[in-house]
Amino acid sequence: MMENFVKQFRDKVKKKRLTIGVVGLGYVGLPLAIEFAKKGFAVTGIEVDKDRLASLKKKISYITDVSTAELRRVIESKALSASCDFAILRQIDVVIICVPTPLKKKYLPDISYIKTAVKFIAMHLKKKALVILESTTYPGTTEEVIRPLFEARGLRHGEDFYLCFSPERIDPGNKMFPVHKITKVVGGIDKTDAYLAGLVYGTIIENVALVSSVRVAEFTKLLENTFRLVNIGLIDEIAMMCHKMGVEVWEVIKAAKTKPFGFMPFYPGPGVGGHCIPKDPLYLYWKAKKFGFNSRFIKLASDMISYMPVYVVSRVADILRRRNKPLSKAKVLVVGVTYKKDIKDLRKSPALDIIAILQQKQCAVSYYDPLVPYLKYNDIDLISITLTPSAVKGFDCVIIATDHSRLDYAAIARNAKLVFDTRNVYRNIRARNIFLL
Ligand code: SAJ
Repeated sequence: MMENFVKQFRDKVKKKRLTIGVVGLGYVGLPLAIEFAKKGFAVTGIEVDKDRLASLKKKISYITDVSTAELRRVIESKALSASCDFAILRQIDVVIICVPTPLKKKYLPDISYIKTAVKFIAMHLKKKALVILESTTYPGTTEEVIRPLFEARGLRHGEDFYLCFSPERIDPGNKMFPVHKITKVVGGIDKTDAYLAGLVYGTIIENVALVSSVRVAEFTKLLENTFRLVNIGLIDEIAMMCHKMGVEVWEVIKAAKTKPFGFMPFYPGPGVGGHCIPKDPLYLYWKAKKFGFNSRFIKLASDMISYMPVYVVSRVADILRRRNKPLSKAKVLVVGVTYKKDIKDLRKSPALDIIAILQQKQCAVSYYDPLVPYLKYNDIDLISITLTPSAVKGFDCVIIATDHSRLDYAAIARNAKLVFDTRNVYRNIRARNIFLL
């Protein structure tokens, strides 16, 4: 029976007759849905956000990495369609879940989006459908939460559904690693599940790495991003140490990079933003605690990156104080407010914390970001200035918080009284009015 089903499944994959559903058409789900559609599969996107559905109806992309031309092609060819109705899953062979996994207050994991999606999927799931969770979550979620939600509706694993976890590895804006070039890790409740998912991903991704369980697959993603958080936290601490010891951290990193093995460069910054790095390790931290394990590295790194915006403001305050300009009487311009360069995304951007701290210290704060015309966030309500030489001259200090590629940093340095560079954009210009992190 099973062999027969697997054979039929493999045949449907080969003939591209497998129907694919992607639940959640965000920065992970939409590129993934398009990849399958481009390969000739019939893909249905399930999206509950009305604005996104309206944009899809107009065939206009709302995701930076997805061009409207590419989206238009797959929609017009009918390869990709979108709906908010989960009932459509009755005809779908493979359901891939790409919904958010944010943090709740007190940094607790919030898997409510996953649970809601799974409850709706379970109501309409086609018999023997394969369900794959891609949303980053703590080890154990698939087995302890998702599987019971299907079984609560009388669905039996291996009879009525198959279940896998495969971490998303989309890297927004990374042209070097498009979706099909990023190895896909896949873990199943059992080998058959993983094998089926491997067949599906193998149609769009060059390399698939099957692992022995869903927990290994869940943990893999968290190791990747915890590795990143801890190393960024370390280099932030090294940067503060170097400043104290009168050594330029950027030159030290550049020299350390000459080592062809055993070293991987990370760069200090004003903090760590984005939807992954500040958040994912805290999912692992929380779950490890349930096993009585206190991860000091994750806690320390998390505290370190949270401190960086405070550190940046303290450095700027010191520089201004030495020029008899207290922060409360200063005018400061923050250049670049997104969480990383050339990406129009403000999520947990440290620049927002820097602005908030400056405002709390009664400093007159403005900002400039070519990707962010206006900023409304908590108590911040600002409009990006126009970056002209006379405008720059009007500030006591300019903070480079995000190093967008297309800015004229030399012109900023020429016109600014002082520049505090948190991203080493002035690596080739050393001047008396430029200070580095
Ligand atoms: N950052 C530093 N120093 C560094 C690297 C990053 O301060 O050396 C800061 C960035 O400025 C940013 C934050 O950390 O504020 C996150 O940067 P990121 O490069 O890690 O970018 P993300 O958040 O887009 O992370 C994604 C992740 N991709 C997935 O989760 C699928 C991450 O796993 C990737 O490693 C990362 O992209 C990447 O390598 O670009």
